[in-house]
Amino acid sequence: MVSVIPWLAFLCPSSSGHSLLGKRAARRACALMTESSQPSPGEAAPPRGETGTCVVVAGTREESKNGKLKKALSDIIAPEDFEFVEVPCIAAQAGPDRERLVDTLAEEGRRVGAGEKPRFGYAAVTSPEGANVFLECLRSASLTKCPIPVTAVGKSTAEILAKAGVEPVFVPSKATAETLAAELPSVSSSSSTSSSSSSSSSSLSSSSCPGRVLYPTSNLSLGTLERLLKERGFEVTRLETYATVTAQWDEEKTQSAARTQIATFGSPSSVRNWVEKLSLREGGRELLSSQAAACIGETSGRAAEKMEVFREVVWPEKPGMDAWARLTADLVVAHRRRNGSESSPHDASRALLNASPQAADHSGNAASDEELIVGEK
Ligand SMILES: *[C@@H]1O[C@H](CO)[C@@H](O)[C@H](O)[C@H]1NC(C)=O
Ligand SMILES: CC(=O)N[C@H]1CO[C@H](CO)[C@@H](O)[C@@H]1O
Repeated sequence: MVSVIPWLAFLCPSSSGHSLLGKRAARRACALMTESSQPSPGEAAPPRGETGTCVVVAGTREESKNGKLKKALSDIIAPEDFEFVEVPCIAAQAGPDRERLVDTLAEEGRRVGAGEKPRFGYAAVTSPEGANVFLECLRSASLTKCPIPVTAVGKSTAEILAKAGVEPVFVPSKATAETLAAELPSVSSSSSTSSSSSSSSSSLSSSSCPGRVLYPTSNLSLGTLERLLKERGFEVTRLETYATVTAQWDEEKTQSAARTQIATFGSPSSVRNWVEKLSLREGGRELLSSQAAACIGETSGRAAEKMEVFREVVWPEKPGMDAWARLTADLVVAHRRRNGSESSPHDASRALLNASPQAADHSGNAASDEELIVGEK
């Protein structure tokens, strides 16, 4: 309770947050910037040294899954302009169907090893977490090669698979469930499969079960991908191989969340958990209303908007890591500008919403974003 007050002071620009900032100054270079930096006259680069404020940006993905965004941000804006805090809002647990995936893969492995065709035309892997679990299940099935051609949503997901030797045979042009469902080639017409497929079988390319898709996913997925694929005549077997649960916050995480000015969200469940946790704190609503939400894609963005708590909510038109980082960086710059020039927050947010993210990563990873497409209730 006592510790809540300073955060509010910090977040309320008109009150005296200075002593508090001093207290935290040792923490990061960021805090030092707040008091000591002067706009350097010779410096033309806009974000740097413009005002005295360093902006606290929170990564809310699973523990240790926020490094990519942090790195992408550091490639765009100066490290002293922001402090990145990791405040995971979700955690992954084993799902009820993990063993079934192992069994299914083992069975497919036996078939392929015996020169038969796999029953499934594709395994659809739609998130980095899903990819990791899929690879674990392959190992548990004692398979060194994936017996089923894999299709992946998102660049990160595809990379994780490829690194482990499971090169996806198909990646949709946009990282959403809708795009995958619309673009996935029907098995009979797709004649190429991964070169990493078993060499003992010459006929992996034409499955005896055209259109059968194995879909290992989070238990939060409601089924957009399944529904749309079924509409196209695919047969879909959904396996809940992992469960997305709320992450626990210790006092340090809670403090980091309360210091945050820009929260980044890679999934609707992260948004919900963030809002829920902060709302429970005294002054939590005020705190949330001072924060901006930078979302990986529309699904998370809409979820954040629906909460009606954030100062502003932004997301790139095409979900992806690079576009997400760029929008987040724009928010940091806008925050610093606004803080410096006292201009209306809404000017900045409007400008951002109108700006289309350049260099958008069109095949970027929207994986977790799919959860709400999927997970929304
Ligand atoms: C997903 O699984 C977790 C852990 O078992 C559970 O707490 C949660 O309620 C489940 N969510 C849904 C939508 O089934
Ligand atoms: C010029 C200006 O308004 N600076 C403010 C930026 O924000 C910090 C804390 O949020 C204030 O202490 C500064 O006065």
